Amino acid sequence: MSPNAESTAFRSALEVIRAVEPRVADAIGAELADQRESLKLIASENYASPATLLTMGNWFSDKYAEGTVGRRFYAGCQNVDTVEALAAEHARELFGATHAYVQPHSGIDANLVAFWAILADRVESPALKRAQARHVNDLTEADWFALRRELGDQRMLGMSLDAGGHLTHGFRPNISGKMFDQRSYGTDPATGLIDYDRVAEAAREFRPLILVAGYSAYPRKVNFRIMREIADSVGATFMVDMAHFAGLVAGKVFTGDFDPVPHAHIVTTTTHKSLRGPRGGMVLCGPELADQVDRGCPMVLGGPLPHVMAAKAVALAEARRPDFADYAQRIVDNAQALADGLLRRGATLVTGGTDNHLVLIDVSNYGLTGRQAEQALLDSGIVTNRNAVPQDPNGAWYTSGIRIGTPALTTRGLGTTEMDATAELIHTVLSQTTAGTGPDGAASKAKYVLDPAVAEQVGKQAADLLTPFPLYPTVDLA
Ligand code: DSN
Repeated sequence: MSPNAESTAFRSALEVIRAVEPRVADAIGAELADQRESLKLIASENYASPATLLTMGNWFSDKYAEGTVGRRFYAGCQNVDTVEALAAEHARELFGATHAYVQPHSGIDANLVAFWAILADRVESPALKRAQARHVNDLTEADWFALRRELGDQRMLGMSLDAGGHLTHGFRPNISGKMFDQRSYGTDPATGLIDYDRVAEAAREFRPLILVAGYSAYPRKVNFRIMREIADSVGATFMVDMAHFAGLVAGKVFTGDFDPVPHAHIVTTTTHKSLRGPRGGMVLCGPELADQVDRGCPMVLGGPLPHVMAAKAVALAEARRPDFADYAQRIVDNAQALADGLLRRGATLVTGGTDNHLVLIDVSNYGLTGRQAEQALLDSGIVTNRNAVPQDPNGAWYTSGIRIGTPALTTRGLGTTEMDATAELIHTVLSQTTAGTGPDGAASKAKYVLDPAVAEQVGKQAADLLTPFPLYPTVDLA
């Protein structure tokens, strides 16, 4: 590749876009500038490679490709077949899975595909067999009515939201909560850790069709072997949503009992978080669920996005390179350095530390809500997101936590020394911010007071921290 290839590619693309709608070209350039300047600690974000980004901007976007590789409902899908097959092959090899379905557009889509594959396998197929029908269209009105009720009357057991679970694991505001009767398991209030005996007890009492493991704000490993044993003991299908930590599985940081793929019946993920690919989702499973999973489109998905599947193939090829394992290990080393740095300075962390890519700070000890802390950090050039902590008294909007993660800064090249410096900046902001009051003088959960000079000084230090680690160093738009 010529030394200027990436700069030339992005500059040319912007020139073409600018000729049609200059405001969009400007916004794209501004987004790169913003990302370059901010200390990004959002645990679910990353920076995809130039190759992955460029793969998404082409004529694959124009093609409809409903169906699966070699079995499409549209003509002319031979090139889409090539990229979808490649993405699936890379996914299977990378994760050691028998089957990979790379069409989901996002994590929620991947989860919906998985839920409906399980429902089809466990509820619909037996009902068809009982009615001696081959297809739902062959059922009588009465049998169809009964099947619809049965499909809507299934149970799911997943991790509670405030313990770090995800909205798409059966919570009421999400479609999954309207589909399933859901119960959740939390964490031990003393340790903040999953108590597997309690999960087993909940499973015995509730007898779910689906046991879900996976999280977006739990800073520890999950023992998937034990979770599978629990699922088996009650006849549940075991599903793992590894969206947050797929990069750690791909990079072989999570192995053995902590690798979900050998233990779960079905695994879902996004491709853009620690896996560092394009925005999208994916489902992995064994042969038993493969046919049902492949019905994801049009069951719950709109037409596949071939340009994104092509980008998944590129990113998954990158993740199969040996340096990705090194990257994954550095994500965890950095998270642990960040956690240690915060603990040494007196911060309170949920579970007392981390063994994955994220850290959850309980900011109530600083006298702040998550919302106040999030905004004060943002004023100081540090981008995070507020998050509930277990048994959070401030609810899901204001919260009492700040979630921080290291995949993005690790991609930029920051290491453990910079993580300690980052801990110092975070602690400085949080310890110098005070809760504000509302117009009536009452304590506010949103207002806060931070000396602008402190915010400016921390912002400058954050920028200095980033200077030796330019984002996309091979891309010069000037
Ligand atoms: N929005 C993602 C996160 O931030 O964790 C999960 O869906």
